[in-house]
Amino acid sequence: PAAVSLSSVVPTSTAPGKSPRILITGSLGQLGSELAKMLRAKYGKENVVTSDIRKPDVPEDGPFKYIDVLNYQQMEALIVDHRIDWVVHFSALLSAIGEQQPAKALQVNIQGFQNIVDLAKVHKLRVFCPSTIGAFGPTTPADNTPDLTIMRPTTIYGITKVHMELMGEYYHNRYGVDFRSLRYPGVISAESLPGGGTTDYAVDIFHHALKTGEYTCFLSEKTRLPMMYMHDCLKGTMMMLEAPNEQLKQRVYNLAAFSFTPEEIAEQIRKHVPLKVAYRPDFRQAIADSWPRSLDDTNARQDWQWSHDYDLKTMVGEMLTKLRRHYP
Ligand code: AKB
Repeated sequence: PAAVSLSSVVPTSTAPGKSPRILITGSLGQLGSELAKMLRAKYGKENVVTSDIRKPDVPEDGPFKYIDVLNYQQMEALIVDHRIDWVVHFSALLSAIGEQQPAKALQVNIQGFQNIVDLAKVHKLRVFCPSTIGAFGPTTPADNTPDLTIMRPTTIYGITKVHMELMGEYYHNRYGVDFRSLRYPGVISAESLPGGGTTDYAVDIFHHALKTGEYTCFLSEKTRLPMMYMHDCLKGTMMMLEAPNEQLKQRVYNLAAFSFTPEEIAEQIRKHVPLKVAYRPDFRQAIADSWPRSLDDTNARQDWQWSHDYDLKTMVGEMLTKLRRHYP
């Protein structure tokens, strides 16, 4: 069949004016727990089903289901039973853990997404799945990296994310699946912890600053990476998730806010609390060195009016205010 044009996607099953019913996979991770709160506040608790393969630490504020994204039948039953319209697919192994468990990363990131995109085709779902700066590689232009450029990642995580982008675009062009993706930078949050990523140091450093005043960083002091505060990540995700299809000129966009090095964030934290940092780069240094230093997200800003609110200074101030409660 001929490819359909970008604007003629098959309409998702949500009737106009009716709240979409949303499933979040991997919802107990860094992003899922916070996005669930936001979606539930907007669309109603019962309309957002969260899911993961472990037990929530605290009671969920709406329906929660055990769901393994590798189990197609289980996923399909949930989508049908709960009349799901949109899926936010967060289940994935990140860059550092992916290098330690490549077979598992391949399985979860590739087969897990394949199940989702196949279910999206059958049940006419909108599907949002994040991509990452990790989808780029050492041959990508590292400064102001545009949306369309060389993508030859050298991590298993990056390879699975490029595959995800291409497969999502293929299902969109061939079957009209309403696939959407954003390339996230490192995300910094106070409420939830990241896990298994290369940018995780930028969250760890706050906890150590408040707990002991000392931090040993696994990246070198001059490693510059694109980063973003959780508030902006949620804002961009909501905008992309809800954007009318006509506004989307492409299915995958870079999303950027600011970039910094470990040395620069430490210096900013020191304006509030004392902090000694030692640098002991490990295997994650090679991963970071293969990624862009800054992203160009002009297209997201033009096509659907994306803008970020936080810079390094305001992010650090707010992180410390929020985390101080945990370290009296
Ligand atoms: C990671 O470090 O693996 C993630 C990412 C940038 O995708 N935070």
